[in-house]
Amino acid sequence: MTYETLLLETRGRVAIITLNRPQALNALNSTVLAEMRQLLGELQADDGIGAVVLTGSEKAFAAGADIKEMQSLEFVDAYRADLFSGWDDVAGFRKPMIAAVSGFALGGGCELAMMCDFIIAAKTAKFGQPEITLGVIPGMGGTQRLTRAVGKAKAMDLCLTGRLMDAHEAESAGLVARVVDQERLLDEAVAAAEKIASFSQTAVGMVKETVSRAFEQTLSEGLRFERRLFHSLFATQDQKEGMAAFTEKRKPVFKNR
Ligand code: CO8
Repeated sequence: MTYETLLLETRGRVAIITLNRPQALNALNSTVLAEMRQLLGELQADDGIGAVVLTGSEKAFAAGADIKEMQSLEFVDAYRADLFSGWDDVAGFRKPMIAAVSGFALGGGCELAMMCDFIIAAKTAKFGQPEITLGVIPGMGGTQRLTRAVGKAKAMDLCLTGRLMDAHEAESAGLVARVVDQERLLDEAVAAAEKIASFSQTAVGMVKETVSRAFEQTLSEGLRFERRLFHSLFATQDQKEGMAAFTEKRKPVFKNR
């Protein structure tokens, strides 16, 4: 299947999705959303894929929601369509997804990167929630995910002033997991995704599920949920294999069972 706004490449068990609207700095319009939902649905069902890398161009990961597409909307249109709620499906993708960010990740672009499980940024990356400069506020998680990632002070600063944050600041604030040279960005993200895809996919899925829970509930409930999932892994063959391999000083062979 070919897409108008996305490119898909697979390397082994890793799928690389590239946002591809260069004329609009990868602004996220309704076609991007529809195609992302379709493609992630297919990747979810594909047992040959263990992890996904989402990237953009050197200049822009994505410069936001498509301003020209939403410009003429009225409140009633936005409310009745529950505008942007479809992006919840992207956040709900169950396999690990790494954002490889170069250039601008602004507004919805920053929010899309934050929907991924972690962000690897090129030194050139710039993050921000400039919606305030357009007379609106973040609409797809910016006020919530950014605040959880970087804390109230910096989230308020970014959302209220609309200023941009460079890769170094984003890493020290906790938004970004690693910063690498621009030329190394995709290779570094794919290597991380390959590593993840080589582990037991049951355990990988549970890490994603339980770390994500930390954003949704109290510490005591989160700890309890984590412990129960941990217990359940002792029902898998991969746990037997992983621990036997450690004891026998050899590499484990995981079968995802
Ligand atoms: N929407 C539509 N078109 C865009 C967008 C956008 N967000 N960003 C850039 N473009 C277009 C420009 O209009 C221009 O098109 P044209 O050549 O036809 O005029 C082309 O991309 C290139 O852009 P520039 O000429 O502006 O490039 P510069 O290098 O001069 O500037 C900037 C780059 C600084 C990134 C600048 O383009 C900019 O400020 N863009 C808008 C950033 C912004 O405000 N983003 C927030 C948008 S609102 C939002 O995201 C709400 C989130 C709600 C949830 C969304 C979930 C998906």
